[in-house]
Amino acid sequence: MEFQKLYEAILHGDNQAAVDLTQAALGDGASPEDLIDGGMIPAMAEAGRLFEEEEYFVPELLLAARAMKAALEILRPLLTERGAEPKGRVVIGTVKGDLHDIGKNLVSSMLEGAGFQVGDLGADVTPEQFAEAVVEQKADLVGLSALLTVTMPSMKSTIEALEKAGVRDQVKVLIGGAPLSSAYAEEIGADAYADNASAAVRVAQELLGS
Ligand code: B1M
Repeated sequence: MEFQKLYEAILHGDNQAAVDLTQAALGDGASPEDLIDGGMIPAMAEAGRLFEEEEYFVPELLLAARAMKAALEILRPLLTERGAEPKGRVVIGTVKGDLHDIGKNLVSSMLEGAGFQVGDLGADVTPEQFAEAVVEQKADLVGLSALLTVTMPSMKSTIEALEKAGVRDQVKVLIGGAPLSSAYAEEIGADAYADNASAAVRVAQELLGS
């Protein structure tokens, strides 16, 4: 693989190496798209695969995501300048009343690494804030995260807020978080459930056909 060193730096969560190699490759004339498609996305895909195989655990996944994010920070201004088309626009957040954001951050980084444009609203996001962001950012997909059983109902309220704002038909709703399930997604009228960050990327790609 042409960008093997960058791939390995991200896969092994080596932040500094990922940044240095990205800068060096750009200096040598590589395009941001080459680096993303040839090194970064394959590395995060492999990290996700290792996580699903239980060879990687949350710390390794977080380190890989952090290294990928650091490298992506260097490329983002270049991508914006050239107006590269994102694979889809995503609005994501942890629902109202819930402050758990580690898993959501991981999903957010993985989606970004896979080429989606991600508007991360943070944690404790109200249904109305989600709906407003979907309208403003012309999102194709909204990602809702919850870790507390008591905050799960806010997902249904968020879907209702999307209906009220008249955008439910324009946006796919993906939910995730430890207490959730596909059955719950179906019950509240979400489009899909993903049980981990790499599954979230796969499901988002399926939902948007990207
Ligand atoms: Co809290 N907490 N916590 N907590 N906390 C849990 C969730 C709990 C299970 C612990 C326990 O009792 N065993 C429990 C919930 C019980 C329940 O409701 N059933 C709990 C509780 C009760 C609380 C408080 C109420 C405690 C208190 O104050 N009495 C309080 C609530 C605060 C609030 O939110 N309003 C609270 C507070 C906190 C901290 C602030 C201390 C801290 C959060 C820090 C932070 O996030 N910035 C915290 C933590 C760290 C945890 C545990 C220990 C770890 C959660 C975590 O980050 N996991 C958790 C116990 C546990 O899960 N073992 C616990 C790592 C993370 C990578 O995994 O978030 O599951 P996870 O995300 C995964 C998947 O779920 C999925 O992909 C991720 C990566 O694979 N995923 C998605 C997540 N979002 C997704 C979205 C998607 C798709 C997939 O699409 C959009």
